[in-house]
Order: sequence, then structure tokens, then C-alpha cells
Amino acid sequence: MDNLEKLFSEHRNAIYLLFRNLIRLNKTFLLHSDICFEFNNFVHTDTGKPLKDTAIESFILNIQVAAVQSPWIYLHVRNGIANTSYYKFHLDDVSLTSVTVSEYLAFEERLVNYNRIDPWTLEIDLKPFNRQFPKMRETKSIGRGVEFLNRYLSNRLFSELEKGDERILNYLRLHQYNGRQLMLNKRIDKVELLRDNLRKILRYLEKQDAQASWETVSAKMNDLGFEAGWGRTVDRMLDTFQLLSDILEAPGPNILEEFLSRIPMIFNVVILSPHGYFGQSNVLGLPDTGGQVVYILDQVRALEKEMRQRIYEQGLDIEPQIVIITRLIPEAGETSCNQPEEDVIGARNAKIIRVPFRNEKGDIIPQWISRFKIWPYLEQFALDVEKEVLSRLRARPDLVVGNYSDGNLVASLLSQRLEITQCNIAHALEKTKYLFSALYWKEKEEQYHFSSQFTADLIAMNTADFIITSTYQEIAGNEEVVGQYESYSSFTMPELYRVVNGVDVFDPKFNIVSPGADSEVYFPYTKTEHRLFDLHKDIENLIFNDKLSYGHGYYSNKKKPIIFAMSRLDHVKNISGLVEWFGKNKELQSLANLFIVAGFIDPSLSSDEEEIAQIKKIYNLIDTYHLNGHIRWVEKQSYKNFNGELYRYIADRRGLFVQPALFEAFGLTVIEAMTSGLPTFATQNGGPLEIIVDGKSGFHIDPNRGEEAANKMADFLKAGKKDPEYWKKISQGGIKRVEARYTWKLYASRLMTLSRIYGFWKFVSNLERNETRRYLEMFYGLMYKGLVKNMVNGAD
Ligand code: UDP
Ligand code: LCN
Repeated sequence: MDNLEKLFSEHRNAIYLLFRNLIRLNKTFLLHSDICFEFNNFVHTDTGKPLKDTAIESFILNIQVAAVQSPWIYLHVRNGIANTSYYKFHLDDVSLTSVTVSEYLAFEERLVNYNRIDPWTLEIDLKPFNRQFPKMRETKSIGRGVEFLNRYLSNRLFSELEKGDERILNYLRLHQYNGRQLMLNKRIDKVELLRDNLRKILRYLEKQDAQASWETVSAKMNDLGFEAGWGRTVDRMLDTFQLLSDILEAPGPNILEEFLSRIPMIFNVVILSPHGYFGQSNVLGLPDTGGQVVYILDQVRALEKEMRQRIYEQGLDIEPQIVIITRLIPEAGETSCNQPEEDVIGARNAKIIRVPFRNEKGDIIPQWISRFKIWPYLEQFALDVEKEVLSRLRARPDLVVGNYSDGNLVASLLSQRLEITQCNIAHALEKTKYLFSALYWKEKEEQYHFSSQFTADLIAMNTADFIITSTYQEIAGNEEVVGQYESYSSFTMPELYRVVNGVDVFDPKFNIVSPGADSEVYFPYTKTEHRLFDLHKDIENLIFNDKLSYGHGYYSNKKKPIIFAMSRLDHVKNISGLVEWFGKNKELQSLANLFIVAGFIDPSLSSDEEEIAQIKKIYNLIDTYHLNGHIRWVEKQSYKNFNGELYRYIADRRGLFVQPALFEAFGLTVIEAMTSGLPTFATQNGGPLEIIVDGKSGFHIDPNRGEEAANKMADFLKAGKKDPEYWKKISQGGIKRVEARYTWKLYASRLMTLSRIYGFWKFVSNLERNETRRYLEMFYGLMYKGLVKNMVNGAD
């Protein structure tokens, strides 16, 4: 700051003119892009030139938002990933002063509220509660919380064990199944005794046959206080005992992780996904129904396998149970969402259980409700789910996994009542999808109810024991862009509350665990022995038969490669944007046909406001740009195997896949297309930025620069036509990238390990978290409940 002040006074004149230019843009809030644009013009003037390559340049280019009320400009500066500071600038004095986050947010509120100031605005600040908590410092550690935690925990354990701490013993005594102890029995009641008996059992086991089972050694084991969950064979038991012995001697992070990952403690898992149409067929592409459903079903199959494998290695005969809890929708159209129960196909003991939403009188809500409007139903839903889960599992679940804002809130309520480890998965946080979604929450409230959603998010993020994300940037963005979780660190919803410390991305609860694409369904087009060639007739019918009732448009030249896009039809997916880029680029039209699979083509079939608006917009664009003969658009396609072959079919014809979203949290279609070998162009806003290495395993496109995106696709198609090896190179790049990073096997193993480590952490530090819990309960009771009551009493 000192240096900056000096520079400001050295360049007083230039700074004055630059900020005057900014004020003259006549906008209350200037965005990063506005400021960069203005600055880059300014440094090309004689007065502005001296600012080039100075610290002032990086300061100005780091401004995320400028709140303007002449002569004041308040600045929100992001110095780098998760590193923010705030300033006020006075134009006449040409003076820059640091301000607190609270002052900065209060200024924003004033601008939104016509200069009204509420001196008693509720401030949410979770920082004081977290003072005792270990926090990471390096941005490169963000998303690798468990590694940090293991280091921290093992140090702490060591010093506390020295002082006679018994928590590790108590933890080992905790594990049981149906009343049966799994690790220690009552004989061991002191750490000293545990050490002694460990020595004895190690000596004993070393003399036994390495492959012998529990039955052979059970008498001695029981006698010394050990139960059946240490390993399937003597070999394995020895290994596990040795790990514990090492921990008691001097715990190290790797040993601790390895030991904890073997603990028999996860048998029953509850996965919560209330909104949308959760089903196994006929649902994908319906409103609010996309990747989250695919993710959870694949996740469950992979988790079950992993759980079974671990239980086997532990030497136990226990059947793991996974239940996916979703909402029962009596008026469920052609889906099975009106069925209370369904077995998960491809799993042995996993079910989808559906619980209806009820209103205050207890009546069941019959119709689908948009994810933006479900908030009033969640508390009752959570209570009903609790009953259902306890009666089904006949035990308390060992882990609850929330999905999206609603599932995460329900997970918070359940984990609080049942005291279970809570894992959150956001899939897609809405906050960064819409510009100024918090600041102008009131204007969007009727449609989006962000006040309830962001409140639920804050509660759930802070109650979660751990949070898994699909990418790094989901947590902390990159040098240029704010991360989705980072956006919850401080923000304001004027006249409601102001968050000065909401979420800390340096919290070790964050871990990146990326999903995969089901390799049975999505595999390279070159794997001919697995291809579903029988489906080609149906695929060709879909793409080329212009008589189909659920398709619109035809191709005048059927031989051209296909530019393929498939997604839900909401605004953010930007399918209409893609149609426009294509419409404006004649060269692209000459090189390829556009094929879109999305939503409904008949607006009267849709009950979703955004979808209806998009359908109408697409028809208008087809007319405006005279796209007949170049574009075909068909209704959502829900059959995975069919879709898998569709990607490959388009790859056979040397086409490409495009994901044009304004923002995409992760983007399962992106990895599906890549793993099929279909070269992929995907938005640079969100997960695809990390999934794709531009120019190697696909391409990034900027959805706000359609012309550039269309040219990039045209260039690729031309280059591929000239040199077929180039098309293949990108295709191979995509296949390799997914193989190396995005697999469900890696995912399941990591999730199971994390659940154990955070479960352990929860146990050893529970008391310290109580203050946060109580604060969040108050926030829930006094804020969230009031907000959802307003929704019920309002027009909705
Ligand atoms: N999907 C589908 N049919 C459609 C639209 C989408 O099967 O008409 C599938 C798609 O293959 C992918 C998922 O739905 O598996 C969409 O996931 P993604 O992460 O791309 O986006 P989301 O819808 O979750 O935002
Ligand atoms: C929701 C989204 O919007 C996608 O970006 C993700 O891929 C999907 O969930 C699965 O996590």
C-alpha cells in the first residue's frame, strides 16, 4: 500500500484522468472487464503511457468491481487467488485509502438502496469461530485439505498422546456394526494396555500362516482385546496392527491416512438429491435434471464396489447399503419419479427412495417444483427423510452426502440431528452464474429466491465436515476469475445481511475429487469391438429424418461433418448463443451442419420458464439467420447407451462437440465427448477450463466472444479436412486426458478414504465445532426460516 500511495502521488495527473474516465462511464458498478478495457485504452494515450508496466497497472487490472458515486469510487481488488483487499478512492483528492470489507460492502449497499444506510445491518462473520482451526496458507494447497489435515493431525496426535490423550483409543472402541464391536473390545481400556497388547498380537501373528483367516486367530485376538475388523488374512492384520503401532510410536501423515483408510466404519451411506426428476430413465434433459443425476448414479455404483472391496479386505461379512434420497413427485409425467422406491441398476444393494414434499398442513405437493422454489419444503422433508432412513437402514447412517444447495441443507439438518459425518457436493453453485446475484437479490427474488438459496449455502458449507469439488477453480477460481466457493467469502444482500467472512477457501475441508464418465457407456469411437452399430439406424433417423415429430430442421447437404451440442435448455447453457454464432458465420455453415439435442422443441410441453424462453429464442434465431438446411434440433435424449453411440457416430464423421455455456461448473458432457474421441470445444468459464488443455485435448471458447468461437471451430474443421491426422491428434488428446484424470474408480477410493479421515477429525475435534454449530443454528432459525416463510406467504 505504501508503495502504491507513492506511485499514486507520482502519477497524480494520470490517475485523476483515469478515474475520471471511469466515473464518466456512468455506471454504478464497473466490472473487471469494463475497467481493463478502459485502462488498456488509457495507456495508449500520452498521459496514460507512464502507467504501463507499473504496480499501478497490476493494481488497476486486479480490480474486480468498482462501486461508483462521484467523487468516491470504492474498489474490490483481487490481488490473486483468494487474496482480496478493499479501498476507497477520492477523485478530487486523488487519494487511495484501505477500507475494511464491511465498509466496502456497506458502500455497495448504499448505492443499491438509494443512499439509505442501515447502521444495524446483520453481519455474518464466521472467522472468530474458526480461530482455533488449522488453516492452509498456500494457494496451491487449496483443494488438498486432507493432505494438510493429516500432517496437522499427526503432529497434534503425537504431542497429545505423549500427554496421555485417550482419544485415539476411544475412537477405536467406537466402531461397531449391529452392536458388534469391530476393532477393540472392552478388555482394552487404556492406551498403555493397547500398546502392550499390540506388541503381543504382532508377535503372535508373525508366527501364523500369512493367509490364515480371522477364525484361526480369533481366540487369541479376542483374548488380547481385538475384534474381527483388522484384516481378512493374517498378513493384512499384521499390516494394520503395524500401522497402529507406528502411529502410537510417532504418527506421520501417510501412515495415519493409510491406517484410517482401513477402519471398518462406512457401511451405510445416504445420498441426498431432492430437486429435479431423479430417475434412471426418461429424465435426462428435463428441467433441473442433468449431470447431477448421472454423477450420483455412477458414483453409487463405484462407491458400492469400493465399499464392498474394503469390507472384504477388512475380513468382515457385512453388506454395504447405499440409499439415494430424492423427492417423490406424484405428477411425474413419463418418469418413474412417482414411485417410492427403485433399485439402482448395476448395483447390488443400492436404492432410490423417494419422499414427497408436504405443505404446512401436511398435504403432499403433487407437481414438480423448480429448484429455485423448493426451499419451504426442505425442513419437513428432512424430518420425513430421517424417519425413512432410520427405518430402512435399521441403523444410523455412517455418512451423509448432500448434493446441490438443497441436498446440502438437508444433509446439514440430518447430520446435526444424527451426528453423522457430512460431505457436501455443490455440482453448480448459482451465485456466480448470474451477475450481481447477491447485490441485486431483490430484483431477482421472485424468480430465483437467491436469498434462501445463499443462506442455505452458507449454512451447509459451514456445517459440512468436508466438501468435495470437481475442480480447483470451483473452489478458488484462477488468477482471472473468482472461484465459486470463494464468492461466498464476503458479499452482501442489501437490507438482509452482510457477510464479512462466510467461507474460507483455505479451510482444509475442501478436497478436489473429480468425477468420471461411465466407461461402459462412453468409450473411444476406435474401440470397434464394443461399438453399438445396431443403433446407427436409429441415430441416422434422429439426425436426418426431418419427419420426426420431436425434431425440427433438416440438412440440405447430409455429408458435412456435424457440430454437436447437447444439454439442458436453460439460459446459462447458452444453446441459443451457439445458434446465433453459427447463424452469423457463413463459413462455418459451409463446413459443417449444426445438430442440437436439448429440451423440448414445443414450448407447450415445458413447464419451466427459462426453457420456454429459450425454445422461442432458438426459433427466432433460425428465422433471423435463415438457417433452414443447416441446423437440426431434436428433443432431449435420455438413453445413455444411445447417447454414447451418438458421440461416437459423430466422431466417425469427423465432427466436433461444443459446450457453449455462459458458465459450466464442471461439464459431464465435456468428458463424455472427449472420452468418445470427439474433439471438444467448451466454455472457458468454469470446469472445462481445467478439464481441457487448449489446443491439445480440445479447445476453450469464450462464450462472450461468439465470433471468435465460431472462427476457432471453422479453423479446426478446415485444418482437419486438410490434414486428417490433426483431427485425430486432438481426438486422441481428449481420450488420454480423461483416462488419466477422470475415472470413477479413483473417485470412489478417494471418497471412501476422505470419509474416514474427516470422520476421525470430527470425532477428535467435535467440541471445538460446537460454537459454530450453535451460531449456524441461530442463523437458520432467525434468517432461513423467516425467508422461506415469506416465500409461502408470498405469491409463490
Ligand atoms: N444429457 C442427456 N440428454 C440430454 C441432455 C443431457 O443424456 O438431452 C446428459 C448428458 O449426457 C450428461 C448430463 O445429462 O450426462 C448433463 O451433465 P452436464 O454436467 O454436462 O450438465 P448439467 O445438466 O448437469 O448442468
Ligand atoms: C451440475 C452441473 O451444472 C455440471 O456442470 C456438472 O457437471 C454436474 O452438475 C455434475 O456435477
